[in-house]
Amino acid sequence: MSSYSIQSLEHYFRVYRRSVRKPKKFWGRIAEDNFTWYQKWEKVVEFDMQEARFTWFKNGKLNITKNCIDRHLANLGDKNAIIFEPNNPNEPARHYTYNQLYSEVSRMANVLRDQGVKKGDRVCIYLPMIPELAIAMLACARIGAIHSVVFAGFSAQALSARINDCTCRMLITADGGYRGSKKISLKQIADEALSQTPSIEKVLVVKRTGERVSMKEERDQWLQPLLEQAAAASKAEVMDAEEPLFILYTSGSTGKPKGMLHTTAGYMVYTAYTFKNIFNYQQDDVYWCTADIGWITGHSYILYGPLLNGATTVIFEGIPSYPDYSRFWEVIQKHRVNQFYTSPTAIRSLAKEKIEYVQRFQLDSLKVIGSVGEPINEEAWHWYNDHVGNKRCPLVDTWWQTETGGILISAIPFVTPTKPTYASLPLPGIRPVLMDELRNEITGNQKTGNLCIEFPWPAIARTIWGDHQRYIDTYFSKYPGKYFTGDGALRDEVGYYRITGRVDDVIIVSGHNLGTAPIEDVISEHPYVAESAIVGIPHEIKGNALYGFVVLKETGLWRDRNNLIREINQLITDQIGPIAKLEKIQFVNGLPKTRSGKIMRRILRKIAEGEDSDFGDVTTLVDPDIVEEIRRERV
Ligand code: 7RM
Repeated sequence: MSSYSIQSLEHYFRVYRRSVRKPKKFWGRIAEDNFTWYQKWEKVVEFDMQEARFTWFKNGKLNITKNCIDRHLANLGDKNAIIFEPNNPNEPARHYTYNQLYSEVSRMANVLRDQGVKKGDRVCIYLPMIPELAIAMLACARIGAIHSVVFAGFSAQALSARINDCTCRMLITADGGYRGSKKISLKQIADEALSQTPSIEKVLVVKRTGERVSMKEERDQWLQPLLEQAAAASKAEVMDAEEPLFILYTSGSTGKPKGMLHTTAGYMVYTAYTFKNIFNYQQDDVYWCTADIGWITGHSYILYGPLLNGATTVIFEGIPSYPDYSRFWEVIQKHRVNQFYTSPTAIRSLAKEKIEYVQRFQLDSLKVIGSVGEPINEEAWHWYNDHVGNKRCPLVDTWWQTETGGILISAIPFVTPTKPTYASLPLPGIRPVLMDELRNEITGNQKTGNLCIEFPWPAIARTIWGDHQRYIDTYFSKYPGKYFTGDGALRDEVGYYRITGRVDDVIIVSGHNLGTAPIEDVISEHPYVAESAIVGIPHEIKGNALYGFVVLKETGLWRDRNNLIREINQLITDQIGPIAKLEKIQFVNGLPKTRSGKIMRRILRKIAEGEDSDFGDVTTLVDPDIVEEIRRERV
């Protein structure tokens, strides 16, 4: 039986053992059997974990868009590659077959070439969730240009910093974008950024909202007229396996954003393989991931992974709450979605609302549901499993990072039995280990530690653009010879992994290590609580004490504040122990979250510690105003 599609638990264990014993043979087989190459590689992998050097499929030649598009044309040319579902439910959906996608990507590739973009040039893409975003990325890959997608919710300052860090020659943007009831004037924001980006020579502008924009002569052009004149066929650039595919910025806990660099062949092989197995994609399925393409989840599991498998992938422009809280469920019903992949934050925000929003829709097309981005707490897991998956769809909790390129730990549906809040088992080729602070490996089960990966996998990031030393220092120095993820994990009695959260979120209270995530889980069990975040504050005796920011389901529930505080602490005492009780509880209207749903704990920490300013860059928050509100009402 082939190792490409895993069929049973027994098959998984067999494939896993083989992948670990003979990784070269394992990945070589997958690369050879499932992709088209101009020239075969000479060696599957060469690496140095100290110096963080990785070469996968050495001297192999290929183009990823040949694999995403061209090779499907013979059999799947009329199949939908992309279904675009607009923000406004009354605007018709747009469908792109693989044949049409080939033409659109070719036109765009020809425009880019005409505008002087060459192999190795960086092209910044600052677009809303519209098909042109996917087409622009693929067009870059077609001609060997390196795309650097910047999420369209980022500010002018964040955009210019990212453009300058990797000196992009071109910016592709839009007049504006829709997000729920709001319109975002993207070109106007881009103009502000462009006043500080000397490397940008050309700006191509997609018309989406039709709003008035200013166009700078020589530099700015509308994209559509150029596309109309361009030829609908194109030659794909021959790329070396290790030539860059894209840069994607991820914010570190300190300092400027890190431009994670991913290369061509390893990324292709790994995202294709993991997509196929983790979503159990079958040829007629419709797959939908609600992330924004501006994040790694969108790169790997809206665009590349699905197209590499000839899948139909939904691109959704909107948000879960517009025009009302049933939007996700309505889209699933409308397009008969088979695999649905979203974040715990989205689930928690929808679980707060009336159950009728979900129950009004037919979700029987669903076969697999997935979660990504943060630990999924017990309550959210059950709500998602019961009301969306109807207790019949496996729920895959997928753990990975921008740096890992693809999912490393996840259940495989219909293969791995799921367990609430556990990402479960490593995928083939992935060797997780738990380490303690003294650099010893923690062996045995029912243990927690810092999660590291012992052996490289094809999609591991190759460097931080322009700063390889920072790449080594951040990921390969703390545990020499291993990749350090920055996350903590628990390994249960059968070897399942539960990601407990960033290890920098661990707080030591009276000498006890307390992860914030499990305490937050317990708090969420209180019927009034929507979500919470815990940080440490200095304490004279205990070293640290816990300060909890708690969001209630309805603000009216605040009134009985003291009683609520008692009940929350009683829950914690009952389930974790009195040591984990909260010293202070502040009820808030919301938490400071980034667009990808991550709580910015550094801000909460500062507020809890009594600081009044210096909250750092808050431009990446969904709602920057919440910071001041929380600060004012500090307890
Ligand atoms: C895919 C993505 C990476 C960080 C990672 C974790 C957290 C992601 C899970 C998760 C628990 C999960 N990339 N994380 N997935 N924690 N369970 N299933 O989110 O670069 O933006 O973030 O996200 O802390 O280190 S990312």
